[in-house]
Amino acid sequence: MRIIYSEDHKFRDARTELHGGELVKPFEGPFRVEWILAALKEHGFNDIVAPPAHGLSVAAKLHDAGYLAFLETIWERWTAAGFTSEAIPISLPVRRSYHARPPKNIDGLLGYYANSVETSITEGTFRAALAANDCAITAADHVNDGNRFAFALCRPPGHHAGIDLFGGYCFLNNAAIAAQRLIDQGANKVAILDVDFHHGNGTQDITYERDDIFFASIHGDPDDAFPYFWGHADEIGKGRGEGFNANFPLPRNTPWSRYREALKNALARISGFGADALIVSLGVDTFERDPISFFRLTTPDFRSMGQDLAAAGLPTVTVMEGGYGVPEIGHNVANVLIGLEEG
Ligand code: OKP
Ligand code: ZN
Repeated sequence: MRIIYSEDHKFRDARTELHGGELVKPFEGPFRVEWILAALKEHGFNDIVAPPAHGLSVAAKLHDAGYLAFLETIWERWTAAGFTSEAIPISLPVRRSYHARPPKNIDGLLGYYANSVETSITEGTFRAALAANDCAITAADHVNDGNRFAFALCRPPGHHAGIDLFGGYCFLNNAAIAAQRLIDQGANKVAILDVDFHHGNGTQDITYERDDIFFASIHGDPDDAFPYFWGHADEIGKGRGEGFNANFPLPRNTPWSRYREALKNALARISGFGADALIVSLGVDTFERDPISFFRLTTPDFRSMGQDLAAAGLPTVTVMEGGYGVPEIGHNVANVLIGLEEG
């Protein structure tokens, strides 16, 4: 399968993440993609291409215009305000902030567009997010050209990025962008299946009132896992999107056997939807040794996951999301792709 990868991911290299009351080295860094690429090459994935620049025209159909302008200009404005370290939001609209609107003050603006505050914005962040957007679009185009599979090795990830919200290491929603691209090129119905350990709250936000994109997410129960305030089973969509959103929250220490039941249920829902194509938001932070997650999948389980995903029988664009801490993330990603090609 073709891998779409941009070296520009390296421009997203924050020094700090707010974690446990301290600014620590981020869990989400360039080394992740280096591990994944090394494993992919080891497993014989040699069709690795860089994407052309696509710009923001697809993203503009999903994200708010003010939000995109914010992402594009925040670093310039932050440094113009005299700050020399990384941009971190401190004040967010919360319950009963009915009057909230984008303020002109830089601290206010950062908080307005944030859904969480662990994610520092740095000089090269937008450039890298744009390259991930290019990977997602190029992967969608590859499938639209008649290929069964493509893998967008996106970094930074995207599934926590909402209509007008960044956070959870995400800025532009690469999976939703891939889905929109397929629709723009003629697909009537696209399903996004999010198998990252964390609920894809950004993707849910973007697709919640749509009936042409079915969103399903299997994740750590929000009662116990980031992003905490989205991802419950009773979030089923709204308006014409009602019935087109399905959440599968699972408890601590979930092993592959139990995960697989949820996966089968999610795939059955997608089959009932009648999708023309499938986007997989692939996080391998469901791995047993992931440092920030609590499921118990093993490296061989990811191959089974790929086989189960392929059994849906759909053209499939896989988009990289999370997976942290250990070099095994590379083998876990490779195993999903191997399983897809087998299944
Ligand atoms: C991004 B993706 C660790 C706590 C978790 C944010 C997690 C973002 C996950 N400091 N904070 O879904 O893998
Ligand atoms: Zn995750």
